[in-house]
Amino acid sequence: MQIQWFPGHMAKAKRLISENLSLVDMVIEVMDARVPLSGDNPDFDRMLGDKRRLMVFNRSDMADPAVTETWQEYFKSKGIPCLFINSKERKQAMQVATAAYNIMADKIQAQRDKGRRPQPVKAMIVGIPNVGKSTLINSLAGRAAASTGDKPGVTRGKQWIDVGNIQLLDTPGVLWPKFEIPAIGLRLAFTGAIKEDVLDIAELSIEFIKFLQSQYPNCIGDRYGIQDASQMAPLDVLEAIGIRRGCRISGGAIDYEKAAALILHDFREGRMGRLTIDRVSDVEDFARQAEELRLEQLNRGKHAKNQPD
Ligand SMILES: Nc1nc2c(ncn2[C@@H]2O[C@H](COP(=O)(O)OP(=O)(O)OP(=O)(O)O)[C@@H](O)[C@H]2O)c(=O)[nH]1
Ligand SMILES: [Mg+2]
Repeated sequence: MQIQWFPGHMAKAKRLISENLSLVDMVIEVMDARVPLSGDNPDFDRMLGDKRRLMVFNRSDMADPAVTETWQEYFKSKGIPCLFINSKERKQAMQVATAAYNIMADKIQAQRDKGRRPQPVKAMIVGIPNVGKSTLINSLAGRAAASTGDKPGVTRGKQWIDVGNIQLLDTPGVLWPKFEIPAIGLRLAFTGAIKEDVLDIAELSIEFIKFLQSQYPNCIGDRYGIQDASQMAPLDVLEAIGIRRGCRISGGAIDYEKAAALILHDFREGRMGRLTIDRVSDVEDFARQAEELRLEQLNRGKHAKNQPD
């Protein structure tokens, strides 16, 4: 299943981020703790240049704590400053404000040294769609200042929100034009970062069932009371969920789309327990796949050049 996704409004959102970069002191990149690798937008590295950056892995209340620990160690070993939080909890969100302040501490001190009152830290919040950027801002502000929702594409334009000694710029979620590695598109789609209207829900749920069978083999059985679900063909699992949950079309046949939507919705609502999709071992795996794809493209290019006109 190939997912391609880059509507015009995302190009506009990217422009908005680039155009406002000079107005901010730093960038807070919000990511989903369940996909620390697949959710890493490669365009941000290019767009954000050497702007100071803090990575915030949000929804950590939904992620598998044991896997989160391995990711925390990974980022620590790379010297990348990051936080894993549930941004719905104000106390946890406040850690972001403290970390942002620490990242800017030298500049704040420099202002004090010159006898000036420090200016509020200006931070732009960026991230892929639906990761909780606006929720984090609201928690920090202590009020519903920015619109939020359980679907991608809620924030449409930029919005400044004052949260005491930090000014935050909310921005719309952005993806990148092409998921070179198909698994990345799938994993983002599992989490709800991609609009459903470009997805084949039944096909996506089959891929999700395959993921559960390999990484969390007891999960389907526990949630839906289906015995031996990890040994069954994925389509049979989907059918069994449909039967269990009464997903039927008129005439009584199984409504596969409804069953598919149900399992994905259950995951996105955290009803299957705490699950993480990306593993640290995927870093090398994805790098290898990307390298193979690059070589393949290179060879294809050479081959095309050698063809007679
Ligand atoms: N469980 C949990 N849910 C969260 C967390 N952060 C955000 N959410 C939920 O995730 C959904 C998306 O949140 P938003 O803040 O609208 O996400 P966004 O990144 O601003 O999305 P766009 O503006 O569409 O790009 C909402 O239903 C939030 O309640 C979190 O840390 N934990
Ligand atoms: Mg938003």
